[in-house]
Amino acid sequence: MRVTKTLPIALLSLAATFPAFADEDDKTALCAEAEERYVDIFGAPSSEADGVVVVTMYKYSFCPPEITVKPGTTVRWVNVDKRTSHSVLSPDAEMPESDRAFPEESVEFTFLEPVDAQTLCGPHWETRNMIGMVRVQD
Ligand SMILES: [Cu+2]
Repeated sequence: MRVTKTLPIALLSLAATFPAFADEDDKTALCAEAEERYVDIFGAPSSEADGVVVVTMYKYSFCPPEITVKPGTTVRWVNVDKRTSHSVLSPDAEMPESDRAFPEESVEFTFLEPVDAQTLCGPHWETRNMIGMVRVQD
């Protein structure tokens, strides 16, 4: 009990102490690695996916961490991890939690209305800060 209560607070204060470490540079390298995994699995870059915008899920991160899309866009979250399963939900966009996506599987959601929607991985958003952002703008 004590451990589960105090760990997120400890992580938060670490991120506050080292704000530069916590995100940008780490995510750029991590997301480049995620894209390599994607190409290995699917044989083409994620930008070439037909009719959808791809966000990869890799090492407890969404890649890219933030995207901006038009209303009506379908986002496909693809798990490029080797072992971990993930899900996606977004209370901001009234998107219920998806089924688990196991490695090489994906889930999709179509954003119809403009919204700034945080996207959460059900099993990992609290413990691993696995949180992304989809901005839907006209
Ligand atoms: Cu996850």
